[in-house]
Amino acid sequence: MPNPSFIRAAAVVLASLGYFAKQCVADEIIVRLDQPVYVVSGPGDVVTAQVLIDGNADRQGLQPVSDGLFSAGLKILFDDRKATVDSKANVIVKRELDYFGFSAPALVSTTPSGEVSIHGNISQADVPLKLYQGSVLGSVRMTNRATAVDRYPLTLDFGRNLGPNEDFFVDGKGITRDASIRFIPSEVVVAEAPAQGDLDGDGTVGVQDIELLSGAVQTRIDPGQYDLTGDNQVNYDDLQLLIEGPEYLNTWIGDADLDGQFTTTDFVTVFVAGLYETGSPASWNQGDWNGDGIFDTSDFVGAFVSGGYEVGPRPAVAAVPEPNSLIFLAVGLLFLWHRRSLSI
Ligand SMILES: [Ca+2]
Ligand SMILES: [Ca+2]
Ligand SMILES: [Ca+2]
Ligand SMILES: [Ca+2]
Repeated sequence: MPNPSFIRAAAVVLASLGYFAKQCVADEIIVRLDQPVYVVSGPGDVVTAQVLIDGNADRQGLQPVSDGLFSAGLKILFDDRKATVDSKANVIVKRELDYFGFSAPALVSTTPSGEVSIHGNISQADVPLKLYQGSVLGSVRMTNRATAVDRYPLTLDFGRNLGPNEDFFVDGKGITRDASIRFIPSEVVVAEAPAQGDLDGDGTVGVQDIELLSGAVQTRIDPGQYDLTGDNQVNYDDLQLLIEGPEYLNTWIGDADLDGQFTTTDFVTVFVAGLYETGSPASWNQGDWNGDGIFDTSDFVGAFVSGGYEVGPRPAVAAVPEPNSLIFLAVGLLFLWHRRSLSI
């Protein structure tokens, strides 16, 4: 007969092991909105939030859920005095997931106010099943009601409970992944006169805004507020505009410390961070100057094209392009070579 205190101790150990196993979910799945912050200026302004799923937060960009997705069930919660989603027409479920059970469309609810829920699965009519491998679950168009200055969260959670044993996120193998889901909230910032390029609404355009934009470039889902060039795409062009534009940071690609000049200090800054060619995630001041999330030789290309190395601050107004000093050098060498060949 084992000692009862031993059994108690063993039970505690087993329970804590179970607890830690739950805590250390190896394959965490992130569910979040496309922007950490939505900046608006007052009542009537629209926030269009795409709902995203990322099957591997350790890798750059958005990764599909391993084994694909069979179903998803979530809701967005907000203060109904500060925002509204007037009708179901403002909720779009990704076409591939726009089914509920065996029929279409997905289950969408905009009641009670302050809550939008989506519950959808792939079409079960397809043989074999076409599992969802994408990153966008749907989108919600909300109207801000709050006046400046204000801020309020948009939180995410599992969808409305439809019954016992209900699973929300089920993968292509029919396994519930609910225990692996981590919801990340976003925020709406209502600013009096939001500055262009102030993507986090903190009142200044700075390195955090560059990080937000770089993060958005990597997702490849083009969040609206980050499209500074207005071409409906969020890519390097938008980052370049944020860095170089006179109405934005008005500096050079390569100005890692954002002091307005691209000098050896910036090289020291990024090389001290020690991420060159490591493949590890790097930020602007760690050498990622093209927004792909890592620091490698390609970051020097943009800096070279930007042409700001050791030339001082960028002029406030776009000057007439002058021939690059390297062109002068090339012309000079050609001249010398020509002279030498003539003198032989
Ligand atoms: Ca900012
Ligand atoms: Ca753009
Ligand atoms: Ca600098
Ligand atoms: Ca890079």
